[in-house]
Amino acid sequence: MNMRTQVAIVGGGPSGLLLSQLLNRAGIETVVLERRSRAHVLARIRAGVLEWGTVELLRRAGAGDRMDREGIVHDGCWLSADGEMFRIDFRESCGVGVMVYGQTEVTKHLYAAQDALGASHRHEVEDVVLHDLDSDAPRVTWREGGQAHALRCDFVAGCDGFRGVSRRSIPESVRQEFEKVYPFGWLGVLSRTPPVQDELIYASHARGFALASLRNPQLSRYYIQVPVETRVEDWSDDAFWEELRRRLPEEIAGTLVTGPAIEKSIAPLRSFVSEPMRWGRLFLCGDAAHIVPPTGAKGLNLAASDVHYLSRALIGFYRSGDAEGLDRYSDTALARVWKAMRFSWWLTTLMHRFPHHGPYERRMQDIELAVLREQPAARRMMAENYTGLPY
Ligand code: FAS
Ligand code: PHB
Repeated sequence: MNMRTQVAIVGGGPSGLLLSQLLNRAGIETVVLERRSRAHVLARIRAGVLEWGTVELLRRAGAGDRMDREGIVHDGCWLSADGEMFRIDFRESCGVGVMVYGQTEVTKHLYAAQDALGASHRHEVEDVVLHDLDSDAPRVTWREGGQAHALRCDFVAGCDGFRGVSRRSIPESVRQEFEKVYPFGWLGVLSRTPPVQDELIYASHARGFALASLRNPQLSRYYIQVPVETRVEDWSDDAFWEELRRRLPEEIAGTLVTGPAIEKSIAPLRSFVSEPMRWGRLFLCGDAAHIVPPTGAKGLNLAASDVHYLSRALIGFYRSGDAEGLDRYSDTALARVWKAMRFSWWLTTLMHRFPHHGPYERRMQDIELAVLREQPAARRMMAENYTGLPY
């Protein structure tokens, strides 16, 4: 079937859904092409912390009221090093907090908002191919239910994540890629248990990093650093809880309520950026262009700022023919992406145990933590980056 729209959006995760929602509310037509089923997208358990900029963007998109009712505002988090804890006070350092609200809920609400607008989504599409991106008449083709389809459009938004087709549609000769793969992963568990602490705890420990997070007062999210070759089946629930207890500060571990893992998965850690984020009529958003280790809680939030910049540029173009926002999109988005890359790399390097680290690197980690504990300016740097730099 041959169709036409203004903006074709490849990928229906948070980037694609939020971009479609903002554009549709501005009267711009979109079609979202998603490889998986809606149920599959909604079943993903991913991020849990929203920067304040993301909170305000979701409100502007008309997809924030459940977040405002059910999300939990956090004014700080805790760092612990070999059993000693100290707090990073976001509110005191930079006047804002973060919203603890799961990406799964964000996605659910974006779908509901898109349904209310009668948005056009195609699920379980296959063999998506982007054509004529360097012309003024780009096209997207795909197969769906055994039928061939083509969509003519003005612009293509590549929101199809790290393994999508969009980034690879930019000629290799044009792309410059930066990558760092970490020698460990995160084993994450979701459990219907009361969180061990009402704010997040990032724990550095001789046995490895651990993170105590949450979704709500009855739903906890925990992670432990594991060797990169670890398989989920290597870890029973009991083994996970015992290891988590050993890495959390004693006074906290003693109050840990354990229960069956309702989700257990391993995420590899990498830092990755592909430049530029625009080629002709193609614009990349979110994980399609960059990946951060989840330590700094930046992945979903960078997707949000990319979508903010791109939606603003497209609305400007359609309203007044002004292409300046589009021409500056890649540089504008990358300027913020690289600062989040740096923060995520810094916190990951600080809090994890690296197989190749010697006594000097270990001592630098201890000293960096002491600087954070003792120097308000250091805590403010962490607070400003964790809560999100301005758009
Ligand atoms: P996504 O990958 O979420 O969405 C891309 C969409 O495109 C998917 O629905 C996919 O099915 C679809 N797609 C792919 N190829 C396609 C094709 N060829 N055609 C059509 N559709 C296609 N971030 C945090 O901040 N904190 C965390 O704790 C955290 N944990 C994570 C755990 C895991 C296992 C992963 C993979 C990521 C995690 N992230 C975390 C990062 C994550 O939240 C992303 O930053 C966020 O999902 C980015 O959203 P999108 O850019 O929409 O990409
Ligand atoms: C989560 O709750 O999933 C979470 C929170 C903070 C992070 C990473 C993951 O840095």
